[in-house]
Amino acid sequence: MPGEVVVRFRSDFPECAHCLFSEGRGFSATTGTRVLDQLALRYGIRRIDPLFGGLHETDRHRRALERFGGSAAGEADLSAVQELGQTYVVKTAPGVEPGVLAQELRRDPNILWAEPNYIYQTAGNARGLARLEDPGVEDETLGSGPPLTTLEARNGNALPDDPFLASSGSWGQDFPDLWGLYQIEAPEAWEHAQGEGVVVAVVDTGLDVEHPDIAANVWQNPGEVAGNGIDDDGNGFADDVNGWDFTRCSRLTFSGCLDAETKEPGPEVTDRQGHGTHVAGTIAAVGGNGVGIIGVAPKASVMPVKALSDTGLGVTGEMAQGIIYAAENGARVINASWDGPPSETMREAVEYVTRTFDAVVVAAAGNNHAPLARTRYPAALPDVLTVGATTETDAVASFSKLRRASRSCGPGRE
Ligand SMILES: [Ca+2]
Ligand SMILES: [Ca+2]
Ligand SMILES: [Ca+2]
Repeated sequence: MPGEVVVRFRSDFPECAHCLFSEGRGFSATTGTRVLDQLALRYGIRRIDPLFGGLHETDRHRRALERFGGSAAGEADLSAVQELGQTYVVKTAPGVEPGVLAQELRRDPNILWAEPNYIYQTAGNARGLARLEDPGVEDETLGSGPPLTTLEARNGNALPDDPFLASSGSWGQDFPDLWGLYQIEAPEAWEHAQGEGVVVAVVDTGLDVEHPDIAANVWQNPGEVAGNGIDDDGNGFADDVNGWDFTRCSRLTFSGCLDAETKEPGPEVTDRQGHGTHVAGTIAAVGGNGVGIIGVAPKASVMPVKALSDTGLGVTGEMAQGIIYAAENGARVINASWDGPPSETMREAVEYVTRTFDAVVVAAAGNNHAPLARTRYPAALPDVLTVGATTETDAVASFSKLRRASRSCGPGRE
């Protein structure tokens, strides 16, 4: 995000940095150097805001850890909670190059790291852009190989009555519409489990929560009362009955927000872009309701966490907030069908939820053709389950950057 840098102070930094700044007390008495005060003047630093609630909100994180943390939560987890309070977003005067300021901030020994508040994008965006630029881009592996598996469940049991599970060719293709489900033998797996009791967070562009094929599977926050303006369950978010919208810009581009005014985060998670709803349906569309499609886990709950704007682009800091919200409110699986440049903010959020909450972060391996794809986050992070895409003939789809780090492949073509 232009004009924004994310800064992580050392764990033992004794003061709340945004308090020092907003109260005009200056940093030098605490840091022992004048670096930060000089930079604040030179780069016109306007605000310093805690990214995850600051030191005074660590109780909130601690309560979440008690409720949803790994069974062996210990000292290391408590210190991870404490460290969340040391991450801040620094907002500068217009025209300041975030990379330059980040480099300067790292001169202060109290700062562990500093980086631009990077912009991430939905996994489909780059491919879509490539297609726009070159309509000839095709998946070279298509159109050959054996026909797909039969439409009948192999054990002879009846299939759910969702119409797209039985249809073929709806988009002009010569194979079943939901071929991917047959390819991974989902009908056989449904005999054993359908995702009952599992909360899957979809950190994305939001969700059409009233869509008839997802509504029954949308996560409900059991302790929250809608629309009373009160944070009834004390998780730090008022009226978050279905999830939370962390975005501060409705129409984000790589050069900034198109809107004149930024918006406030809030409980309304409506998807105006479509990507999040598409992903949520693939994961947990309601099965056996005679409507539409069926998800891979048709009885899982989907927690919509909106952290990407209506353009499919999102800001790293807000996406990190979304990942942490998901784990702290009970999501065991966190879906990340998006990517961006390597980021300490992203790394810390993913490490926090995977190590402290035992959550599984599932990331797209990256669908773009750029050589940089192998270093994209969160896919390249060690604790992440990275999923590449295959075609209906089990070949690796050309749009998916399958790498050594990929540990899984799932059917994926449009
Ligand atoms: Ca709440
Ligand atoms: Ca409420
Ligand atoms: Ca359905």
